[in-house]
Amino acid sequence: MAANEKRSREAWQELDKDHHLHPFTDHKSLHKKRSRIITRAEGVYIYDADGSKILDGMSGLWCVNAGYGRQELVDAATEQLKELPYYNNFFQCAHPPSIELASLLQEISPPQFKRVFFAGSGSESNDTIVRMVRTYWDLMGQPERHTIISRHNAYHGSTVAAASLGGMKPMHRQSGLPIPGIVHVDQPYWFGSDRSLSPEEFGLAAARAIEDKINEVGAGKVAAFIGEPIQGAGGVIVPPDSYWPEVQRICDKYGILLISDEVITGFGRLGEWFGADYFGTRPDFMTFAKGVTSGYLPLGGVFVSDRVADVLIEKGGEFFHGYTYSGHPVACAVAIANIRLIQRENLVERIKIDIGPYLQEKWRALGEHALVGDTRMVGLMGAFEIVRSKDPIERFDEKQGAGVAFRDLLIEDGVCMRAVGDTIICAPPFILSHSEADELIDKTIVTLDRLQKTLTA
Ligand code: PXG
Repeated sequence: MAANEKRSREAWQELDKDHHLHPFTDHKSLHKKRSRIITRAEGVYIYDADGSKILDGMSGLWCVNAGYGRQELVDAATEQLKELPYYNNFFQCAHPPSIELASLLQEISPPQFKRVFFAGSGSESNDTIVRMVRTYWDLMGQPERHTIISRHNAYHGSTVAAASLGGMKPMHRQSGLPIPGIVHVDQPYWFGSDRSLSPEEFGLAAARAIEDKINEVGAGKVAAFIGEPIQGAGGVIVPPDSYWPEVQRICDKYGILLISDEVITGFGRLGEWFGADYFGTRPDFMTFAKGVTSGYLPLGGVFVSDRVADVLIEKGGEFFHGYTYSGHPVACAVAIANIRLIQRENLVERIKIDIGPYLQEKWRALGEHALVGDTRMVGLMGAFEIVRSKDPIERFDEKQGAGVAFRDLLIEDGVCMRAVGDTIICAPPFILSHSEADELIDKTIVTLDRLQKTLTA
């Protein structure tokens, strides 16, 4: 059967249940209610097999930044498929799309980056970083410097090394992670704290937990610190302004490499090309994936600073690492077309001065709803938290599943967002118009009212 074979929704659901294991899914509960089958998409809307039109408030999975149905991305892929559908970058070969993309990435990235290493996903890219960081310190004659510090509730991917870097306890529990040499400190989550400190004081304290960890492990043993500029899958945790400058100061003080995982924040989501630009950090590595191709094809990679790349090149010999699809030509061709599109349509600037502030103001106003305890949004990356009472703040019992209930009602009302516990997260495509932003907010309010009725019924 062809991939786009037309069947009934029920037939697809049946085949899906019988043959398909899904990512991050409790299959027993899925099989009771069956999957939602998404069949097509256009602009900021996805359509399911019943023909329902749903505003995609998550850009797929934080990636379809340029929106759906962009013909030039389709054309770039088609032309490259005809010209050279595959070749590798191993064994002293390269091809124009990987070379052109590497040099284009240098133009839009901070000045310390001249070089990239390609992978197929964000997870693979973070695995690459673990290996590169440790190789760097070996080459620097400090092989004892192998420990990487990360944060609880971080998400850095799902492979063994990337999930170890992540701080998701259920993932660790399921497979004996983390691997040795990866340790975690608390995330800078002010709203989730007892709020006895001001956000600024809290941000400093959260950063200094890294310094405490460095001293606990031993400064000479710490290789790197990794963080998402704003934690995404963990619930859009926007750190207080004091946090990142202090993290940078600590990394500088101990000579520790700073890794900015830009898989979500890269390519404009915060109204700057990268989260490091937004927060003013000077990372030694940046991880990218998702938005580099607006999700049209899988591609990931690592920006490697001159500090590291020069050592790898000058002293390293062969770096025994790479993937069949490192720099896949079709994915690279789409990435080039996607970056050009973002540049030509000024989408990053648009987030900074137009649609970002427009949506942020309305998002903040959601805080007036009786169920909304906190709202936060930077660029087009936001969250609000559903609470039982606001003064004092009391949360719903976890078992009540208020967040998931909201998500399910919202999709009935025609908008897709994600629930992380009772935190609702939103990251719409960059092309969101003002009227689509109004629709997103209006439907959110309707759904909050519906949720309130069900919770108090
Ligand atoms: N780093 C970050 C910051 C991510 O958000 C990855 C790495 C891994 O990328 P790949 O391409 O290997 O998936 C991610 C991925 C969610 C969700 O539910 C988020 C991601 C992936 C799957 C689900 O929010 N982010």
